[in-house]
Amino acid sequence: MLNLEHEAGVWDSVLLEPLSEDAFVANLQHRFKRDHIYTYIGNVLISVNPYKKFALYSADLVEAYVKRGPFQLPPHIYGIAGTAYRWLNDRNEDQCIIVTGESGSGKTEAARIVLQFLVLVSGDRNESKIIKDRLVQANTLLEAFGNARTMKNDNASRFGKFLDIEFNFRGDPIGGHLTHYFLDKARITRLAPLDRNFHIFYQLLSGADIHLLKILKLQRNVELYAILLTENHQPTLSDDDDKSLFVYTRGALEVLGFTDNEIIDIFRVIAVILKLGNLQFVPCSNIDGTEGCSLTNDYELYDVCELLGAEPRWLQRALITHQIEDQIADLNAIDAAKLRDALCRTLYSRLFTWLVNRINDIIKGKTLGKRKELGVLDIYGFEIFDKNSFEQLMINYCNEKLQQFIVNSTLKEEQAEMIKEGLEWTKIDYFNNITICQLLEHEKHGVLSLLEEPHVQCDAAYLTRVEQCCAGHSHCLAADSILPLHSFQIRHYAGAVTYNVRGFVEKNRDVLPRELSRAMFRCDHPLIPVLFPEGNPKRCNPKRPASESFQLRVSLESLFKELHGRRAHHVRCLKPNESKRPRSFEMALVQHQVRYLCLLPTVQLWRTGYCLRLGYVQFVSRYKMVSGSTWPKWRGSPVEGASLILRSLPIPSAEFTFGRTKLFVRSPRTVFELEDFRRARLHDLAMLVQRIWRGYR
Ligand code: AOV
Ligand code: MG
Repeated sequence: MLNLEHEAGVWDSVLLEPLSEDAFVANLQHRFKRDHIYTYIGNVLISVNPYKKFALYSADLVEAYVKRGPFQLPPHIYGIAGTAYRWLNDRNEDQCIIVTGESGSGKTEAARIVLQFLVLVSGDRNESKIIKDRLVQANTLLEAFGNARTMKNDNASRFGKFLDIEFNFRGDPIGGHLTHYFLDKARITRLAPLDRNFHIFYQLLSGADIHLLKILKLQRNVELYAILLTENHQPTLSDDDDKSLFVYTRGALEVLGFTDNEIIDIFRVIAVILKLGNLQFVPCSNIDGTEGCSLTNDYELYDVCELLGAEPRWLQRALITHQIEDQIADLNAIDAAKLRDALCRTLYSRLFTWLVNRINDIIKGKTLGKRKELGVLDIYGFEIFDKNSFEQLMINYCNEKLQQFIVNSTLKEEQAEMIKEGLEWTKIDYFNNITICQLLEHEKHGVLSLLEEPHVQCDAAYLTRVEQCCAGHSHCLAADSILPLHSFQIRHYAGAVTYNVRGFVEKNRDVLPRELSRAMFRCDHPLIPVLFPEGNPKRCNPKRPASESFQLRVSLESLFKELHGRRAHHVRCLKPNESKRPRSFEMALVQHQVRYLCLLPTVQLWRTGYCLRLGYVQFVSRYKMVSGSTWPKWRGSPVEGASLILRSLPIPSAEFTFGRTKLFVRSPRTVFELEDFRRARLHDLAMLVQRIWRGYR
């Protein structure tokens, strides 16, 4: 039976006795009901979204966690952030905090709390204060432009982000770098019922004063803009706080150093997208009998052109005709509307990338010299909607890769090391999602690779290839009568998702016709030509840009390579219910997440495993000062040195195991005790040196 005598349940699931999935989830529930949303599995933090605010975060608590070390206090995200920060400084190693969990489970909040923690604990010397302000404001700004309400989450991240903060030798932030991954720009022109477009549109319409609205040629009513209507033509509503959030967004732009003119230019692009989305085309017949189209609301086009600094004739021509080799042909009304939508999406995503690049210039460290980095990874969570498209495939692919990284760097590599080091070991079973990653990425026949095939020019051809190449795979269902038309299904690690292939090929290729890029490049607007460099007629033979899925694959590859070289700290977020309600904990829903996140194998690993392993040489060089006899110089073998150090400490010998090349430490508490001994000894030595120094003077 689960022992929950203690009011707060069990802090660290490793100590659950006996251990079972039911007991694990029951403990989380017990703690959740008492407002203890955090629980450890060794040094992994589980966080259950409370969907309510309470006094869990404060400067006093930050101080307590910094002073006392994480495992002497109840589980908390401050404990994880504090450990990462301490190890960054004490061990001089780059760190990363990886936050995972499904959509709406609390990743972005967790990442925000980590950032607040780092701001509070680190110093304000020299440029650090400015850098910290900018990092916080960058977060606010990107949330306005990159987050939106979905069925799953009112503030869903629609892009993945890795924020790397650089610290100097004192532990003060001196710079940062942001990497972003695949923006869900499809929502610019297509909104599922109950979804909203990116927050910035609503913030601008409710928060801009009359003067700004006039400059932007906008009116406050959300219903006036086609891109703010859902696909069943319902208006999406402004939230009460859109207006106040606009103040923060604008403030963030100012703190980041954007000039007033630049701010207006950014909002002009937003206004252009709103108005461009309103352009309506109707079919018409040309003299030669071919079908063309004409614009019904020229006045919107004139506004767009005024905002863009474009010549209406050029833009109109670029929107309703296309060039095939040297021939110009008219587009029909449907294709013209598609082109209009593609332009809206491209404008937005390029504005977003431009903002990220500008932010990177602004937060870039200016100080030369050695620096250490602490990165926080917060991507979009796994998504299953009623209708899933290319965007969900990209998002779920990211999650699949992240899960693979976690499985590899925790469960798989840990077990391999136990065997290599000759330790006694009980094998732990878990689901390794490598097979799903291979299904997606296989060089020739992967679901993503097939999108790149030259003869795959339309969605039907793509689906045929998926059916030919992947239908036999145990995690793929294709060409099956139980599937809806035009779709295939992937059994992801977190659940089966049916994808409708409509729009896949175009979304992946994501290129605008040259005439449209040229029209954009010719605009008399400070930003627009910069966003469309390929429209420059002087650029010879511009290379075809890499497809969306290819870009994502490349950027994830480099992300995981980077993360591999770092000490990783994990926060695994759980969603307690689907309806965003406080105090509601649905056992089955949590159990499902616990299962696919491989949390139980993680507990098992910790129960039999070790939280720290260090080569003997490193161990002796780090901890020799805690033992009088190995200090200042140790001349014997490193293994003997390590055993001498350990004998001099009041730590039970069961806490340590000697492997072939490394020493293994069982519990995190012991690691922190070791660190405390070391710190105390260094402090004593510093005092001694000071006394001697004073004596000399
Ligand atoms: P996500 O990042 O994991 O989803 P968020 O961090 O946006 O999820 O959390 C969703 C909502 O849950 C927030 O807007 C808060 O209202 C609430 N919430 C989350 N964590 C906490 C907390 N620690 N305390 C109080 N409320 C919280 V997604 O971005 O959709 O994958 O793509
Ligand atoms: Mg998020």
